[in-house]
Amino acid sequence: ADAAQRAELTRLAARLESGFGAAKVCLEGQDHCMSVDELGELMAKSRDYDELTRIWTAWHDTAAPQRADYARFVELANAGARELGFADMGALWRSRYDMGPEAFQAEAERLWQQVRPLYVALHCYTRARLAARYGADKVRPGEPIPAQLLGNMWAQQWGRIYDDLLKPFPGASIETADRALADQHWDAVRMTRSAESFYTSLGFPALPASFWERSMLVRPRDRDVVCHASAWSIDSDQDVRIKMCMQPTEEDLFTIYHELGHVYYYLSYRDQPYLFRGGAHDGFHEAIGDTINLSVTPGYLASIGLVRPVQPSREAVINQQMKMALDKIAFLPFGKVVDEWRWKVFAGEIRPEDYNRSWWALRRQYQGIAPPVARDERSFDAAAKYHVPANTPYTRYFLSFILQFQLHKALCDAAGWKGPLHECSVFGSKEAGQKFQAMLAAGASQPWQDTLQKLTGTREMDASVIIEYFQPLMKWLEEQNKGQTCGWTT
Ligand code: X8Z
Ligand code: ZN
Repeated sequence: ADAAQRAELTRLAARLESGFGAAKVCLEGQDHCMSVDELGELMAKSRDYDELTRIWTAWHDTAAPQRADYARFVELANAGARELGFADMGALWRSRYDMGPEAFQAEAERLWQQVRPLYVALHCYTRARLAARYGADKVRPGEPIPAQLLGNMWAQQWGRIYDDLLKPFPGASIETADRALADQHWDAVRMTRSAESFYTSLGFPALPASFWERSMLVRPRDRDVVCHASAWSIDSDQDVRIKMCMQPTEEDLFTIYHELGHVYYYLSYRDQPYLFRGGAHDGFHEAIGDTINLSVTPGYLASIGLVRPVQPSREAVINQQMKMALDKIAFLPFGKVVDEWRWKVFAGEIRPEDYNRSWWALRRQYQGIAPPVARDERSFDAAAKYHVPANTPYTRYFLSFILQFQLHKALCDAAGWKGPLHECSVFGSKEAGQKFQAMLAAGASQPWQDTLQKLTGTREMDASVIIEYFQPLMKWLEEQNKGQTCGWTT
């Protein structure tokens, strides 16, 4: 209620997010200072242990100056949450799931316990492969994996080390689309058109002309921007836009399919009363585009000329499952850990003088990773991840990564698919499209449990579909991991 505090909160929020967007790293031997997406490309491609350590450390060091602003931001955000009757900002976030905050916390924990064995098996295999590449003195058995080796700045998705380090059967089918996207000079518009055409194949409308006029699809040359991909509904009606800095990589192709999921959700629920123009819950919002991505199978990618035609074999199935798992399974503990940390920060259980120690304790516990060099309270590594300075809740992604498999299965059923779930693509299915559109059009007009039931027949988020989906890989991993001590000390 206090105008001065409100102004201060707004100033801090803007400074934190733009601080992230403007941060640059000047590395020796590079002709220009780099932003986080360029550094991410370097990390994805380098296999030099010391170089990876340097890039990782340099980026994480950029977040250190954000600490004081963030601590003050937490105080003010909590004050606002308390005025609204919540215990703190974290409790406010957890209140948006049509159940009590405590019940929701238990739900998230239940889902994590369901998928944990899958993650530990993938971690075990990955650690052994990395030890073979970098040496057992650097990647030690029974210990967390050094965080800079997984092809991603936050070790959140590991697909960028699939091709050369983790592909189970190098001689068999299943490659990434990276080579073809570069060779065929796919630009941002072509990538976006490709995503749009998937949605229209299901019966969704073409994107409005204003989308193409007003979106930012590539990095502008004349100013700093926050490049982290986002989708916007400007007027809660037809003015929908994407802000992103697209590169011709498979990762960015998947991201634009993801972002259009948000856009088609906005467009689908715009006829609802104003307060119902939202996702069934925020995990649904994140899951729409990813559900579509689960239909972007190797067969589909081959049909649009981005990979060679797949030679079907048992080896190809395991390769494909590994590629998917490095995206979908590797992500799960990260999806959980970001708000595990923030909930405790908002609740006052983690104080500013413990920000970094607690961040790494949780990262180690959930993800089984460790920083490449000793970190202390002069650093603020949580703020090196976009969603922390931008104050975007993160549990939505954890939920999405489980929910999207439930939604995918329901769409495949609607499309009349009879084979294994991991081979299903609903591209072109009007039946699947019609059910999906009906779900999107409902927006936030009913409890999410009702929305889920209409599409899938169940009222609960449940990891059994993702577990079933990865059954072939899980069996293969168990074979590979025989004789290894999986897991890590905490
Ligand atoms: O932030 C995103 C989207 C924008 S809503 C690109 N994602 C999370 C991340 O990048 O950390 C999608 C997956 C997880
Ligand atoms: Zn998203």
